[in-house]
Amino acid sequence: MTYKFEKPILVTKPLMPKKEDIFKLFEEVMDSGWITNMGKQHAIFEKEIAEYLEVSNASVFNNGTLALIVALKSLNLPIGSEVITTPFTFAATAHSIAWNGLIPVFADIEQKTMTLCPKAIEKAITSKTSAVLPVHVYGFPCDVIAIDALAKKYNLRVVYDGAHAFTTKISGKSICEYGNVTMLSFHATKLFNSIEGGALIYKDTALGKKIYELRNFGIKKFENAEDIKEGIKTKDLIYDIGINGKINELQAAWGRAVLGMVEDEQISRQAVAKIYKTELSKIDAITIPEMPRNTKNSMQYFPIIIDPKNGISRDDIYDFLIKNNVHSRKYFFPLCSDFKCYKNYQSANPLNLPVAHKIADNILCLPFYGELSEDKRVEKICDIIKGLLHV
Ligand code: T4K
Repeated sequence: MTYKFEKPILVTKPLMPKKEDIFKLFEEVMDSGWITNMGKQHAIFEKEIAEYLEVSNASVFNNGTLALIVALKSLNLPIGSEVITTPFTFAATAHSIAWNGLIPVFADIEQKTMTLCPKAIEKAITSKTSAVLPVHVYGFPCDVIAIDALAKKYNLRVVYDGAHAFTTKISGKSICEYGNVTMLSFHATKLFNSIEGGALIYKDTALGKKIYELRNFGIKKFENAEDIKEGIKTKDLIYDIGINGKINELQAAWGRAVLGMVEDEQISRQAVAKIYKTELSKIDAITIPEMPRNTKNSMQYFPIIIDPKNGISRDDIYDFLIKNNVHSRKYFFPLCSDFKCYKNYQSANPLNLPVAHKIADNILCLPFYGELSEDKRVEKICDIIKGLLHV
């Protein structure tokens, strides 16, 4: 017996701040007369993010994609050089490389973590390689130790796409502390949101100054009165090709109000994950990817992998769930390497990416947000899946 939901169950539901909290902050912004360009909310938000994640430095942005574009730009990679990345990700990852005039080179992923395989990275390195852009997909940490070692051996820069890795830790340390710089996304569909938004996390303060300037059209950041005098004299105010990556004061305030809700949401999501695991893990055709032991899960997605051996595919389950008003998502199908803009690249050849293809063809992200544990909704979603699989 399966169950059809009356109202659609979507893959996620954004955390909304309490109205009284957000109205108070909005009032403060409006009364101040300062609504963007690195105002008070922006400064506090940036500080609160760094403290919350226990990282060295954070620079906040108006979205994760622009943050990633700026991260790559900040490293001065030679135009036309190659950046090795995963095809199993959202379009923004490969696009950020291409927008910088760099060439994305796709390498295969690991079966277990679905992240870039260090052996595949090493195989893809050429004299033109300047950087690696791995993705902590679904918050699963990449093999940061092996990637660090490769970066040292071949003198490569490492930019992590941590769009899904807000609060992911390995052995108690933030995943964002690895590599040269890590991008986080604060989009509405993420665990933590500032409606749209993102951040770059880095240790090097000189890099931080560059990031600050690139985020603000390349306008020089004057550190003292002497700098200002010199800048005005030489008219050297714009020193690089920057962009507008600034988050406005209302969104920074929204992010601040949501930040305090993340921990409770993660606890509720743990309860949802537990029910999914209890209900689905014994089904032969379903694999639930497990985080490595020493990892703190970010709780952003709940992916399952469906083995089509019984004649029922991922697409069959996806369609059947929709019929019952449950909207799961096929993140990340198709692979970036199959997009029209990249599919003719040599590295996009499916023979180069067997694991990524296998995972992309069989993955399904189930609805995942705290409220789902109410009214036995998770159990009902599982019943729909079990009904189709006759288990
Ligand atoms: N790198 C990676 C690995 C990423 O996954 C992403 C973004 C980025 C980089 C770039 O970061 P940002 O520039 O976005 O900060 C969504 C998101 O737009 C995107 O942020 C995310 N990854 C990607 C995986 O998913 P869509 O096209 O699937 O979104 P959409 O509009 O279909 O929304 C998904 C579901 O979320 C809806 O079915 C319902 C729910 N939803 C969505 C919105 C916007 C709501 O309930 N309320 C809402 O306001 O791309």
